[in-house]
Amino acid sequence: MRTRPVILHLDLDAFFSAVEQLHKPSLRGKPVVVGGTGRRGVVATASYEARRFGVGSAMSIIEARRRCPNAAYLTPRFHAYRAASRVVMGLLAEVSPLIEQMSVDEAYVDLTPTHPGIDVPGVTELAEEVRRRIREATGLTASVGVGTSKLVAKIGSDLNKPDGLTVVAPGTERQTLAALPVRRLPGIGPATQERLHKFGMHTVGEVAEATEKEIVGILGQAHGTAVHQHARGIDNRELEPERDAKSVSAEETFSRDLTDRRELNEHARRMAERVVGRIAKDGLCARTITIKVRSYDFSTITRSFTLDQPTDSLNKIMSSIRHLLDAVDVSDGIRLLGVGVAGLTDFAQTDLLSDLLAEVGDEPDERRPVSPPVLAAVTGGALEKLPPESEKQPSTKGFGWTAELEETTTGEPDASGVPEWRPGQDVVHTERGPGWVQGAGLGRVTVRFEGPHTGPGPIKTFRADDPDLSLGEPPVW
Ligand code: TTP
Ligand code: MG
Repeated sequence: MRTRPVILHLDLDAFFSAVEQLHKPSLRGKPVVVGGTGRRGVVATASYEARRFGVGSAMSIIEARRRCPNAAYLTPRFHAYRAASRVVMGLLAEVSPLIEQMSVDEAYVDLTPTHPGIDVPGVTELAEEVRRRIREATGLTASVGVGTSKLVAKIGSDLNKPDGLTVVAPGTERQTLAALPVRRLPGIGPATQERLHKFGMHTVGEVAEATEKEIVGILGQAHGTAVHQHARGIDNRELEPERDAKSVSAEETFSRDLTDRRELNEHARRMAERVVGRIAKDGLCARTITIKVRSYDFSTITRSFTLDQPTDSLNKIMSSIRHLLDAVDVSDGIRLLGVGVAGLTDFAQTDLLSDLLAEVGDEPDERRPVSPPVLAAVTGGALEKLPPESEKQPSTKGFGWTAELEETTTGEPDASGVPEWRPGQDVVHTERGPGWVQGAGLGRVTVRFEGPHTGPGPIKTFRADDPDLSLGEPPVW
């Protein structure tokens, strides 16, 4: 157990939407929702202004639009997020060479190599300095937690979000965690939480007060021991700087051997959700799906399946997993199940909207033609209305999501070769310069001409095939 507060965990605030607000001044202080990708038609993240309406990560876009119809709905621009991420990670690397990057906006730093004897006042100053440098270099706010372990640092960075710092002084770990719900500990998902609730344990403090034997009795040896230690603020995990980013996996050891396929499928689904969440965060798709099955007698097999096309669809990944799992004999009992994805590549842009459509009940595997009207539905009303010529278009069903969807899924593919503009995209106009797509549809595209260093800019509507308009680059940091 470390005695100095040398572990720092940093997580950027509302990361994707914060980048959008920096690049698009007219959206600052407004509700912004980034999504429509990753887990099919779901919110990747919402700005804090949109969260006040109850919009959050992993919610369906349809539900988000119901709760916050006036938000700007934008498709992700992963290249812009990665560029911001590189700047932030570079600043962290100046503090210590020992870094474990967990995702595009999250990393641990171990200060042992550079500040082995640091104390609470010292690390408070250092963490504030790091947050200040990040804000100056990128305009982004970061929340930071500091403590003697990864566990405490990670929980700490969430305690004063957004734009907050929590330093957990050595010796106060257990009391800092005590009042938190058990769910906040690593490795506690809905099933484990449920089991602990059954035994009357709702807070981390209640788990800490139980004996290790009691917790092992409830959760099994390996899991129970770890959870009990974590509840007491004990966590000796080292940083893993060379994380294998080429695959992502999750596994669970069960407290009793499972033979029920339905139960196994449920566990598999929850693990798949975690895995897909992880790759979605980095804008990655996977081609190879793997399961790992350990039987009652510890014999272990792995089986994998390679898809024609990389995907980040939970449905597609889950159907491969079920397929693989169906071929495994489970009758004698399974003690461990793991699911993983590999063959990771950058998100295939062309999949974006077919994925959105698949989410709303179409055949998941079917590639749907995408015509511009769908795109209009993605941008909300926080932005000024489209100019009058667009409003004059016949639209008996309105501009609602469902209406547009029906129109598209029953329509013919758009073979006209007209570019498919997406809300949020960077564009450049030969005379007016750089801007972004605010809305598109019905053969038109509305562009707002502004950038990180301008004030809120004017909008102008063009024909979708206007030769003066082309895809642009994200602004540089
Ligand atoms: P988070 O750090 O979980 O969320 P956040 O930065 O948006 O908000 P917070 O202030 O609470 O930290 O994830 C970082 C980015 O990863 C997020 O901006 C969008 C992306 N992401 C997804 O694409 N899908 C998801 O399910 C989650 C949770 C995040
Ligand atoms: Mg974050």
